[in-house]
Amino acid sequence: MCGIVGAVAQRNITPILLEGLKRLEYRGYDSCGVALHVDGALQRSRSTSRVADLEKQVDETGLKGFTGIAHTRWATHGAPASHNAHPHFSPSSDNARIALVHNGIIENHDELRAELTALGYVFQSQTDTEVIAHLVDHMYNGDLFDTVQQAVKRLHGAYAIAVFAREEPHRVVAARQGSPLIVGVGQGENFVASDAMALAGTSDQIIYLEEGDVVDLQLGKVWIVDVNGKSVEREVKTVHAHTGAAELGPYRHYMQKEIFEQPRVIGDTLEGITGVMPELFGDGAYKVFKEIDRVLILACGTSYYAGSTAKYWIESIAKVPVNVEIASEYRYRDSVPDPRTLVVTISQSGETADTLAALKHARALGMEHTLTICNVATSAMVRECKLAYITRAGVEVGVASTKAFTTQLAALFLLALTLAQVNGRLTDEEEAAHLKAMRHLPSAITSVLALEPQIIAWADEFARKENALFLGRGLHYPIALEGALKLKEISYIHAEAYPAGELKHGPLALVTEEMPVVTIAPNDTLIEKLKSNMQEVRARGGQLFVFADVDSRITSGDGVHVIRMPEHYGQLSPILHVVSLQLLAYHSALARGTDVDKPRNLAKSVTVE
Ligand code: HGA
Repeated sequence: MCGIVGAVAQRNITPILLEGLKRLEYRGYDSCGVALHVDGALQRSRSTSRVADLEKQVDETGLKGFTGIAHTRWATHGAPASHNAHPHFSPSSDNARIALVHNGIIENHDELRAELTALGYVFQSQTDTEVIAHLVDHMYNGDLFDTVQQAVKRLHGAYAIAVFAREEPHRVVAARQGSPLIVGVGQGENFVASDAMALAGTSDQIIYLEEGDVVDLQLGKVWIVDVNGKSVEREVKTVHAHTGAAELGPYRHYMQKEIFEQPRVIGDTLEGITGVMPELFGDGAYKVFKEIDRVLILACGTSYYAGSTAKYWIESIAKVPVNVEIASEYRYRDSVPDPRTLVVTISQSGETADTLAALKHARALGMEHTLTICNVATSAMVRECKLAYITRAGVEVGVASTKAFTTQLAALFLLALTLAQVNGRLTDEEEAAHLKAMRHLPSAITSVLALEPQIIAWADEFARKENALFLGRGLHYPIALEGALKLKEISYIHAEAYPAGELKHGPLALVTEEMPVVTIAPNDTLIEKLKSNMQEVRARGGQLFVFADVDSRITSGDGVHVIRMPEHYGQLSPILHVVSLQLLAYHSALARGTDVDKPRNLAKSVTVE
């Protein structure tokens, strides 16, 4: 969250900074801003609208420069207002000596604010970031690189910062601790950004800064010191980052496009898999899988629901016990570590702060067998884990995850099969049958997508509601949770999901004629139990909206609306059912007129805790 770009060059860098911000806008869109060194002074432009608006502003004012920084914000401290937008200046807007942008949270900001206020600094914003700008200004000794190294020692919490000073027109200094930051090395010019995608087309020579690094960027020089202030060489990697600038094509939103891409990206994720092989998860995977006798899955949000689905698969197919934990809880609770655990992290971006911290916590507890299911091969998560399975969802632009989720599920199903095989629990016939079903997934999903017109009819009704319940059982309970999350995220309709058997233990009290109850009804061993739960809802007047397998024997009637799923799909059924729930959320949001790709208060790639 929050995107940073910075540059020091011998040409006008405004277009590079703005292009970088556009590509980083997924990380936050509460406000954005750019600051440049112009004729011996610091100038900035900020907007509480989108980067396109900032670009117009910059065009109008003709803001140009060779050295500068830019930022797109997801607010943590202080409202999404223009005075809180980065870059922040110090000591004041009219007399700026220091300009600074920040991604992260400074936990001791209150204490520093009091100290700096006592020194005469007047704060213009409610952000924790402004304290860093004033701190750097206060400590400034004529050498920005040295000053920043001293200043960051006073910060508690997480930060990626980029800063420049009026007195040093050809220098940008950056530092990171707990938030991502990369350097793009150029010819006689250098760059810094939150991720390599921001610099695609400008520099593909990328250095991934490590925790505690401080970097000095000058025209012909990149100098890095580590957390101990020691000069270090970091590897420069050639990274062909995606620009993320995918065309919308015939779609109205990226989310819709990404929902419809699922047949292809699941095919891509499983491409070339001719058999279940531990090596698909990386070198040495066989040995690791042999040495473990339990699995701990750490994730947040939608990825957590992918992990929750995987628990059902891994326990039933591989008979390996699985715990799934919300990363932000796990990292702070006392747990009982077991070194014979496979720690699996799931993250679309591979930069999710809570998941990364939970992974480090697990390792600190002595659990060294780590695997990540991740969509970004160059991410911190992939670098930090011993094993990895890279999903091939491609760049996901919509903030509400869709194709990343289903590709995670495909990878996790493969993990379940692999653990079963390593444990001698997968016969050749079973392997062949599962692989056949997986290969058929793209065409099965295509059939679900064809249900869109029926789902649109339901969505028109949903759009008028303020609450909804989602029910599922077994394997489909996490899918109900994901369906409710999707609806909340983009349509702002309050939605909750329950395992259907839990209704009578409380939530049934909410059911009236006004309550739509979405029910996932695959024809599995729990179907008769589920039908009883549906009766309980009907008896209270609740309106049932049922996604039923073709052979579930549930028919439309009074207060019961049924959409028939095209096929009965056994254990892979969650991957099909979630697609219909994505469409329901998308079309409900569309009918309510919300900003589907950039829902309020949210951002992609959650790099703060
Ligand atoms: N705390 C700063 C930066 C926010 C951030 O990094 N969000 O992801 C602010 O609120 O401006």
